[in-house]
Amino acid sequence: MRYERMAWLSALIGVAVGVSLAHADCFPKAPSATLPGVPLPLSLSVGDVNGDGKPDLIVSSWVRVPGPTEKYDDSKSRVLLFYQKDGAYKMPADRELAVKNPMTTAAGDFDRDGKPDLVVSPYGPVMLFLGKEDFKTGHECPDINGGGGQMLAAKLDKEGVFDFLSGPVWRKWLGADDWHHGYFYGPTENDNRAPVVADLDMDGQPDLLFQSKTPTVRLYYGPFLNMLVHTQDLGKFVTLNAPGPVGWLAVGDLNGDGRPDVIASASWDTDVTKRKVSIWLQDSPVGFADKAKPTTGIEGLCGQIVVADVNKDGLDDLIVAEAGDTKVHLFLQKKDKPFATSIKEADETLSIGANHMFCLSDLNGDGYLDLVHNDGTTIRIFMNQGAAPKEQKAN
Ligand SMILES: [Ca+2]
Ligand SMILES: [Ca+2]
Ligand SMILES: [Ca+2]
Ligand SMILES: [Ca+2]
Repeated sequence: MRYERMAWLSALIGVAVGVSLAHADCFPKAPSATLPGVPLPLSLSVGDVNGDGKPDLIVSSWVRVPGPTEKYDDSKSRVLLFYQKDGAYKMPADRELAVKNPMTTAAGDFDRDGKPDLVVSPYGPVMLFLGKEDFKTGHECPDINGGGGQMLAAKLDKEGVFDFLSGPVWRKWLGADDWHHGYFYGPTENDNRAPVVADLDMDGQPDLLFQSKTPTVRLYYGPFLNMLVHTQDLGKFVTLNAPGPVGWLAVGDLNGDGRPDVIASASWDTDVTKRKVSIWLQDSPVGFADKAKPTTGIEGLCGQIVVADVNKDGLDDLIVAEAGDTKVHLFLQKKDKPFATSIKEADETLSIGANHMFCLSDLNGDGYLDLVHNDGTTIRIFMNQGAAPKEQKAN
C-alpha cells in the first residue's frame, strides 16, 4: 500500500515537473553486464571488427607468471576479440591474436576492402591484422623509434585512407610488407605523444593534437602535405599552455556554440591542487590564441576523459574516470549555463574498482552511448538508460 502511494506520488511529480524526467540517471549504478575472467585486461577499445554492424570488444591481455615477483609470460599475451552475440560478450574470446606485450589497439579499414582491420601497438614493432585474413596473420611494421604508446587510426590525407599513429609516428600501410612512415615532429624535438584527431577549425581537413613532456597541448592544423611534418611548414600551429603535465586529451563542444573545444586532464599527482581538467573554449569565429591558458576547468579532478553527448540532447557532455580513485563522473552540459567547475557538480558518479580504461559506444543501437569499463580485472558494461527513467521505458 505504502509502495503504491509512493509510486503514485512520484508519477504525479514526474508529470507536474516534466523536465525532471530528463534528469534521470543515464547509467545504472550497478553494471548491466560483466565480462570476468580475462587475464589482466590492460587496454580496452570498442569497434565493429567482424563487420556485422554490432560493436565488439577489443581487449589486450597479459598473463602473469605466478609467484612473488612481477613477471609476465610473453608467449601467452594476446589481443582478444569478443564479438557481440545476442547482445552479450562472453568468454572465451572469438579471436586470440598472438602479440607480445600488446598495449593499445585501433580499428580501421587499412587495406580498403570494406572489412575492418586492427592495428596493435606493443612494446616492439607495430602489428597489423587484416579482417580478410580473419586476423590470423600479424603483419609487422619495422620497429622505428616512437613505437608503442597510444594508438590512433585516422584518415589524415585527402586520399581518405586509414593511416595510423603511435606517438609521433605516422604509418601508412601500402600492402604486403611495404610501409611508409613519417613523423609529426615537435617544435624543437621529436617528443609528441598520445595523438588525438579532430577537425578543429571545421575546414573539412583533419587536425591533430598531441601531448608532450612539456605542460602544453600542441595543435597541428591540416592539410598535411607530406609525411615529415614540421611545425614551421604548417599553415597553422598553435600551442596551448596547460597548468601542468597533461595526461589525457579530448575534443568536443562544451559550450554549445558549434565550435570544438580542447579538453585536457592533468596527469595524476599526489597533490590534489594539481589535479585539474582544463577546458580551452574555441574563439569566435574559429581558432585558439597561441599560448592560451585554459578558459575554465574542473578543479581537484584528473583522469581519462571522453567528451560525447551522453544524454542525446545535442550538447556534448564530459566523462572523467578519476585517476587513483574508484569513481567515474559524468558532467552534463546544460544549455546556456557555464560548464561544471568542481566534482560536486557531477550529475552522476559511478563507483567501480580501479580506473584502467573506459570507452563509450552505442552497443545496442538505441542511439544512446553505453559505457564499457575495465578496472584491470573485470570488464563492466553500463547500458545507457536514455533520458527517461527505466520504469517509464518498460511500458
Ligand atoms: Ca561486430
Ligand atoms: Ca565550443
Ligand atoms: Ca548532452
Ligand atoms: Ca545504447
